[in-house]
Amino acid sequence: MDLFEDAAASTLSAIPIEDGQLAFQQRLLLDLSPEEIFRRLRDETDWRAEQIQVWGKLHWQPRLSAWHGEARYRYSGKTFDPQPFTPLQLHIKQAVEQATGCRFNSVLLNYYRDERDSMGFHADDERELGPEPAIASVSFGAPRTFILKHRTRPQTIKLALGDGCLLLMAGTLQQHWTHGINKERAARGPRINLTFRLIL
Ligand SMILES: O=C(O)CCC(=O)C(=O)O
Ligand SMILES: [Mn+2]
Repeated sequence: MDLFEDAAASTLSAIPIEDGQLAFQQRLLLDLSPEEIFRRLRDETDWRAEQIQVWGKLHWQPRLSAWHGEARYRYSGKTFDPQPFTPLQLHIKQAVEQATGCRFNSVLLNYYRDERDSMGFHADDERELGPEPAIASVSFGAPRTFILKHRTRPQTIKLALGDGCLLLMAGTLQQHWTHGINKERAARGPRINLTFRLIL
C-alpha cells in the first residue's frame, strides 16, 4: 500500500444507503496488528455456546459469544450479565470511539469458528439501544460476507468484512433493514467480530 492508499483505508467513509446510515473503514488504527488482536481475543475470551429461544423452541447458536461492558443486555428472551471490559477491549473501544465520534458502554463478541458458523437475519433494535442506535462492528480474522436486507423493498446489500475493518450502522438503519452472516459453502478460517453498543 502506498501512502495515499493507506490514508484512504484508514478513513471512515459513508456508504450511500436509503433508510439509515452506514459507514466503512477498511483498517481501524490500532497499536497491535489485526493478527495479534485476533490471537489474543481468541485465547483470552471466555467463549460461551448460548441457547436462544426462537418461536418457543431452544436452539444452540451456530457460533460462540461473550458479552462485556457496563450494562445488562436482553435479547431473544435471555438476559446477559456482562463481564468487565478487558484492557484489550478497552483499547479497541477507544480506537472505535475516536474513528466514529460515538460513545459505547458494551460489546458483544462473536466467534465464527469456520464456514459452518453464521448469524441469522436480525436487527439490533432492542429497546435499551434507543430508536436510532449507533453500532460499531469490528472484524478480525477470515473475511465473511455481511448481508443487509431491506424489510419492505426487495433490496440486498453485501459487504465483505475483512481483517481489521470497521463498519458503523446508525440512524434509522435498524428500523428498516435486517442483517446477518450466512454459512459459506467453501472452507473458511475463523473470524471474531465485536459489536460495540451504547445501552441506555
Ligand atoms: O458478525 C457480524 O459481522 C455481525 C454481528 C452482528 O450482527 C451482531 O453481533 O449483532
Ligand atoms: Mn447485529
